[in-house]
Amino acid sequence: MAVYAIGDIQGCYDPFRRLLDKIKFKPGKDKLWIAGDMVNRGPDSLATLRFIKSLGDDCISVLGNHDLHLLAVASGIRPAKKKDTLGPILNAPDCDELIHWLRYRPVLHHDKRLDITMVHAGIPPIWTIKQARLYAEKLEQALQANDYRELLSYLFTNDKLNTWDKALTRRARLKMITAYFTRMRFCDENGKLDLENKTAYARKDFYPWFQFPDSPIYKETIVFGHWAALEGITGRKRIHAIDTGCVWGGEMTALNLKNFQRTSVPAE
Ligand SMILES: [Mn+2]
Repeated sequence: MAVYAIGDIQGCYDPFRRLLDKIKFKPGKDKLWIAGDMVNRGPDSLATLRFIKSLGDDCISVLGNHDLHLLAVASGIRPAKKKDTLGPILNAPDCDELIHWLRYRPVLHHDKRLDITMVHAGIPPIWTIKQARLYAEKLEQALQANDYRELLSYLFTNDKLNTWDKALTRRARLKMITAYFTRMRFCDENGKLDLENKTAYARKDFYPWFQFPDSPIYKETIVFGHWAALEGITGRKRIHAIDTGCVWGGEMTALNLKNFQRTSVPAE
């Protein structure tokens, strides 16, 4: 049995299937991990979502910022954006089923046996892995609760909240947890986020979340997507960036989670 992790598919269904062919992925035998942002911007989010859902227990996927955006648009909380390519999902006969399935995806996956953790964007260096898992659980419970629409609309309000503080209200904590797991690139030593910067270069006092001198989470093996500008490089042996920018014309990459070898296919 092989286990592979694939990063941001973003509706790039054709490269996704070519990559699965190239690694000779066998459902029923192998396992697939998907690091979130399954949909949006790419040409075929509907086929991508249907296919991932059809893999059932052979595939574990975590939620990314685009997946949460889809949940919010489908719930009538957010308008679609100009660059969105979510229309075919929203108009599909199985839309409700797909959205319900998506809402029950985790935001963090930890495999005890492999001792590997997967999130979409990252884990802030101010946390331990134990805290990260607990906070992920809190967010998952809230997204799966009956009043999830209220939470979603709060998650997408514009405010200046950008720093973790245990004294925050419950929903403000959930908003920061969401930002860390699904949107983070740079933060400062107190966990304050710089969410504007999408390049690979930090502004003053900010660093990539995996590049501080030390953090308890750097002892963990972590797989994440979200940050195509890194081109797969973090400088840390245990922290694996797997978004290689397929939707922007780059490549889609599968990371073998037993030997950490990479296999890629070009977007075209
Ligand atoms: Mn993302």
